Amino acid sequence: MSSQPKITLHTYFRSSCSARVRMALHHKGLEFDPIYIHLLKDDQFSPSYTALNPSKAVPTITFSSPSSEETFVLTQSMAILEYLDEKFPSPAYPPPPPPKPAG
Ligand SMILES: N[C@@H](CCC(=O)N[C@@H](CS)C(=O)NCC(=O)O)C(=O)O
Repeated sequence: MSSQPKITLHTYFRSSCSARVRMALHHKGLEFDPIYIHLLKDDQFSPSYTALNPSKAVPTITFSSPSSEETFVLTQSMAILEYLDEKFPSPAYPPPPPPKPAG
């Protein structure tokens, strides 16, 4: 049985911010359930979504551990990338952003 938390990504196909998170998840081989937030249909303004992400933007990622009822929510694609790299390091891919300033 996988120890990976259940990952849910609120995403939109034309969102470049969401795309970078999707790419990181795929590169790391992490399974996730996508929930599509249709920005042109104003899904981002729905009460249920703004309760999750008050900035009314995608992406939003949630991590749920099977052993606990807590759900960890992160917004902001760069913060999500940094968290993914620290939580699920993959030596084959250098962490984004580069670890050294010159990089
Ligand atoms: N700094 C945020 C920006 C998020 C953002 O602006 N997302 C856009 C799509 S790329 C969005 O959801 N816009 C909401 C809208 O168009 O109403 C991040 O990197 O996650």
